[in-house]
Amino acid sequence: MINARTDCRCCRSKNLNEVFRLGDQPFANAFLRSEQLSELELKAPLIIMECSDCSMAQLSHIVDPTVLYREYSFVTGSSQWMTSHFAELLRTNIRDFVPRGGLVVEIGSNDGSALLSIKREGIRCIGVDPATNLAAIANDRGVTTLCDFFSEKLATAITTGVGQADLIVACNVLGHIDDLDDFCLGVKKLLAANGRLVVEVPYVRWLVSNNECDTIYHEHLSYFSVGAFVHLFHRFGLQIEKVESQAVHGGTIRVTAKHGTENASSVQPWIVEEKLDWTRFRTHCETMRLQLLAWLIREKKEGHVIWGYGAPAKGTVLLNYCGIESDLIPVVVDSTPSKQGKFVPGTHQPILNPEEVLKQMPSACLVLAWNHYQEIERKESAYKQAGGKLRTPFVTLFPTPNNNRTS
Ligand code: DWN
Repeated sequence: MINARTDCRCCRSKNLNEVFRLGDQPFANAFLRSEQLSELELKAPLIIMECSDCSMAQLSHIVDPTVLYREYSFVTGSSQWMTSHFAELLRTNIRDFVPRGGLVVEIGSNDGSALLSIKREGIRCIGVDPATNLAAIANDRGVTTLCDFFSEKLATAITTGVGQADLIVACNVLGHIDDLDDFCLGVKKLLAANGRLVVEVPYVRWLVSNNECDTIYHEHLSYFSVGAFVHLFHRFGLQIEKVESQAVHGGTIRVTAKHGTENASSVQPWIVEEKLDWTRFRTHCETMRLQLLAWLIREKKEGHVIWGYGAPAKGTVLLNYCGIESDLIPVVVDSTPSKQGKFVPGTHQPILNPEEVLKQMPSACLVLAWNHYQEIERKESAYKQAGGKLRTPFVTLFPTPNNNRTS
């Protein structure tokens, strides 16, 4: 179920060096039912290795994807902001690259929220997602979704069945795929001659400069730099047409590629800036861990009750990395119905409906889903007016340079 990977999945180099470790952690989206609390929880090492040849950062150990994804807790539709973000991506790229009656394929289409936003525009669209629970939701919503992992084999089947795609989209997916060779071979098969591949991934440069250690978990096998994309795509005859910075999920990059071998001149400046200071990152994360614990202990001594707001994958990582159990944060709330009534992996906080915040009025909520701060702050305006406080795990308590998080 858990295997070590000893070569770089982008450039195949063996020159990998350990740069950060979070210890053995439970799987971030493996929320527990009450009857599972007394059972042994699966844990696996979270260790980041950096490739000396292409600056790719990747986990040392890989968890069997069928364990992580066949039943998946994260639902794109849980955030209006993210749904509109992906809808904008699809609309602009359809305008530019998809003729009337063209085909759009979204890899990692989740509950179909993004594709649903363009379905009305007479564009043929197909979703691909391995999660049986999410594919069922998407198909019920009228988004044709193939319940499987994307592969060269599946790409061949789609091409044979309905033709090549004018646009292939993969948002927050590439980081989850171990065999990127097979992914690229599938894209080469499926992508039309003048089609575009648009991928969006968390950007390792912002992860390191903003100390986003809670975004490191077993689903995220890779932490991409632009340099890593150049090495990977070059091996498969894909050229990068543009790279755009996006302010979602702690800072991502949107990479647009097509068949060819000549990257745009705008790519090189990105690579020049990718000198990652993992030593500073390690020091900052350890300091923030200790400061967050000290703050929670201080608040508890003053009789204040702190809840967690949002049960994102990153929240599981933060609570387990810092050893924050129910004595310091007794409750976590989350708007995802399938997470309510369950418990956080590892630290076992019960997950309640966010309506309980205004009802029970904890002194403050630590916003574990800090990438949705503005949306959450709007929803909880009554709680704040009643004296409740919202805090993000690091920036409010521990302002750090280059931090693009809200306070
Ligand atoms: O790569 C991934 C990222 C993109 O999404 C996936 N592997 C898993 C997932 O990571 P995550 O769980 O950290 O994603 P989010 O979007 O940060 O999760 C937000 C959580 O917060 C959801 O469970 C929903 C919840 N939420 C809430 O309770 N109230 C969200 C909003 C906006 C809210 O108002």
